[in-house]
Amino acid sequence: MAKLFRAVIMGPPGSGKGTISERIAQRFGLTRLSSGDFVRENIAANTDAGVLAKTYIERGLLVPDHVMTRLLLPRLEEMTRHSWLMDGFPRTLAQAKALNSTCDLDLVISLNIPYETLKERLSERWIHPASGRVYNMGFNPPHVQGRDDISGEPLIQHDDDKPEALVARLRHYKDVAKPIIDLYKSKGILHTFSGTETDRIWPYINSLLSTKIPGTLQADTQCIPMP
Ligand code: G5P
Ligand code: MG
Repeated sequence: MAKLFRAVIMGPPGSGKGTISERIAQRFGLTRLSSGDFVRENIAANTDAGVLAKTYIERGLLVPDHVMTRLLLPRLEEMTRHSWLMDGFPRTLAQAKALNSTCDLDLVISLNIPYETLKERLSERWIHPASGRVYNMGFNPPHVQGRDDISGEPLIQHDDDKPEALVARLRHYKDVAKPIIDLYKSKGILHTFSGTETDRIWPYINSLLSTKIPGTLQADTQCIPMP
């Protein structure tokens, strides 16, 4: 059986995790899992976890660890035969430890993007809620303003991209991420990419992954869309 590949992409809000992980999923055939999308799906479905999570997201706060692990770990346990890339989890050391007890990661990508760049990007971000496709009115605008390129459905802005929630999210990220970054550095699997433009960072990530992801996976595996 081909060797499986498990990776995590970390970075502050707006650092390009979603944009880059979509490119990785397409290029290398990994299944992309997004913790933010899981949370939003649960909010939309009005699950207990979703109702609770909404009260945190609206204030730009992290959803508590026990809620996140309850949402995500069962999903990962279903994925024992797939290679995947996780976007946005773990966000805390407790989550990193929970993940560690479920699987061995092969690689962690950490995005290091200046604060001013992040603020600018997020205020211009629009989303297609059903698919998670992300647009930016300057960087990658939709073909038709306000409409998703594929479905033609309306685009929306996230509640947590509102200015008050945004500042709180950015401020919080650094403190919480530091011990996770240290942990993955000590395991020798951390790769950090710095810059202000995704298109400039992408070739470095692409060439790193080309050397790390087994050739059979690149050739054979198809990207499985999120349910
Ligand atoms: P999310 O949904 O995971 P965040 O806060 O981590 O949200 P976010 O906002 O989704 O991160 P991103 O994925 O890193 O950002 O970035 P992106 O969406 O790809 O890019 C941002 C914008 O910039 C887009 O419009 C994109 O087109 C544009 N862009 C990209 N590159 C460039 C470029 O080079 N130039 C320009 N000009 N634009 C560019 O989580 C949401 C909430 O859920 C909860 C938290 O409350 C969180 O705040 N949550 C968790 N809570 C606890 N633990 C967890 N593990 C949690 N996961 C989620
Ligand atoms: Mg995202």
